[in-house]
Amino acid sequence: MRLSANTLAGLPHDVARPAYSREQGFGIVHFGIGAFHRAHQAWYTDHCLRKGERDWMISGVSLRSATVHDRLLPQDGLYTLIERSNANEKMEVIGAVGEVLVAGPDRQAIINRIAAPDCRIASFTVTEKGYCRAADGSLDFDNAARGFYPIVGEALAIRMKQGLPGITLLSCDNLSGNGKQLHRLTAEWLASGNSDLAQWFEDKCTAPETMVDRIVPATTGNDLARLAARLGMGDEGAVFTEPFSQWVVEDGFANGRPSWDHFGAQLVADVRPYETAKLRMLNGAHSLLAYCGLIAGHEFVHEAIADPRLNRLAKSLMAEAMATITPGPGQNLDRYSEELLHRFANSSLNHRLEQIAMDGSQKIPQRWLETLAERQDQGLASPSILTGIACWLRHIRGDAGKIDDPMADRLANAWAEHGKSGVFDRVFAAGGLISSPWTPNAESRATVIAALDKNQI
Ligand code: CS2
Repeated sequence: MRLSANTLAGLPHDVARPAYSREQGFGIVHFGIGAFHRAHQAWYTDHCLRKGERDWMISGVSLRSATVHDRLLPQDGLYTLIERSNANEKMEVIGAVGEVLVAGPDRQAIINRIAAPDCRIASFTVTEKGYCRAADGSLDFDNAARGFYPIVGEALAIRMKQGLPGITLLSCDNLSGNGKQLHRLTAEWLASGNSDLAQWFEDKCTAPETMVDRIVPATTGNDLARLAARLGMGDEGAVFTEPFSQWVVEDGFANGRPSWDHFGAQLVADVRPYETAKLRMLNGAHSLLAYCGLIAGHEFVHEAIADPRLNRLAKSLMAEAMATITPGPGQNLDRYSEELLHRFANSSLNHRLEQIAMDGSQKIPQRWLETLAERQDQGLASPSILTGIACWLRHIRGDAGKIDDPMADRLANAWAEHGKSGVFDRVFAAGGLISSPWTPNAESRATVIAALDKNQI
């Protein structure tokens, strides 16, 4: 037996489930319907629907693979969300995802969904590389032509032509100034084809900033097998996460939004301090644990944070980052760093370091390099981040296995062509391979190069 609308009633009694009618309008089209969205924004939206809000069903879009579509189609879009802490497990079935479309075969259907009067928000968790930015931050048009931009552009053109209201584009990815970046890149795309449309977009659509936070490890076959025994039925779409969840959103929606704030989302005027703390402290420490932890032979985040040497490093990286952040209202950075250490120690999540190590070229600018640049300007050294950079360079040399990064080949060539003394400059110097706000001084450069020789962390 498999989870679906017909089998919902057969679930164990302690599994919460949607009781609302799911025959209602698609108010949201979401690009990147992976585990993170299903454990985060879909949860908030599901709770709004449970309370009786209507017409906020989510049409999920996969840009590349049909896996999520194939898993959720036989389940009518239903899936279980399992919150795991060291102490217990809580389960609920989420009903907010009404369909999953795949960008190739369903291209026109996706355009029609966004162009329909029901649609009010197009949201995105397409990962850092999904925004298709060139090294100077501008839109890489060749790449963008294969991403979400043409689909969104065609749909917005229809809305303009039909006199429909604008919509909100909502980036839920770990970029600094994610709303501003999405707005600027979309505007670049539209302006290259149709200046009227670019102006309409400017006038009628918005792209608020968001900070999203929930740790969602990739689901494993083992997780699914254990869950099936517990549910008495299979669920190929299940996602496993931690109890913690945070969503800070700039209140600037073009055409309405669900009352996510009734379920814990914080609507604020300025997302920046929350976003900066999250990127530089949580994600910054995550990347450090990933590159240094893999080299030290660990597999999971909870193992790395239990290693005293890495624990000290993560704490001092957070302290380095904290010194660059002016807290927002109600934000306590000391408490935040304590909470993060506690969350990283959750051993029931089995969060693989390899998952975090992916796509480092796209992640480390906002996680480490902005902190480094600001501290260097103030005359401060950042030894923990520099240790992280050395471990990342060793990682891309292949010290801890295969590299999963859109720039993997270019990074490997940088090692092959320039060796230990030249790879640092090839990657980080002005005009180097990655998009960097940091111009390394001689001392930092020497520290990293010296650390490349070490066998230990
Ligand atoms: C992680 C994030 O994979 C990664 O790079 O650092 O996905 C992290 O788990 C989330 O941002 C937590 O909100």
